[in-house]
Amino acid sequence: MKIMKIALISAALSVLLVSFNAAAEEHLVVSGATNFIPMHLFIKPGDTVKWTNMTIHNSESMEGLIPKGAEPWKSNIGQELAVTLDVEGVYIYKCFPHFANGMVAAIIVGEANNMNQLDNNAKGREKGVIFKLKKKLAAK
Ligand SMILES: [Cu+2]
Repeated sequence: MKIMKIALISAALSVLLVSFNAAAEEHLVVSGATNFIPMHLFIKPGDTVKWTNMTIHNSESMEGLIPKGAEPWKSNIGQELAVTLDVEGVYIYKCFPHFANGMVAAIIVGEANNMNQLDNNAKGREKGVIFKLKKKLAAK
C-alpha cells in the first residue's frame, strides 16, 4: 500500500515537472553598441534569459537591485550567458565596460514587487531604466 502511494505521488510529480518545463520559455537579449535590447524584458518565473552579441560586453546583476533571495550573476566579456530566474521581481543589470554609457537594463519576472527597494538603492545610470519602467507599468 505504501509503495503504491509513493508510486502515485512520483507519477503525479513527474507530470507536474513535465508541464512546468513545457511552460518555461527562453528569451533573448541582444547587445547593441552601448545598450541592451529590449531595455525592459518581461518574463515568467522559471523562464531563462540568454544574452547574445556579447563580443565587447558582459552582463552582471547590480547589487541591491535584484529581488531578495535571488541569485546574482556576472558573465565574462564575450560570454553568451544564460540565467534562469525563479524569484519574482525586477532585476537591474549592467554591462560593466559600458555602464558609463548607460548600458543598463531590467528583467521583470512576474510582478514588479520590489520597486521601493530599487528606489532606495539606485544611485547612477540605472535610475533612467527604473524611471522608464515605472512609466511603462503605470500605462499597463
Ligand atoms: Cu557593453
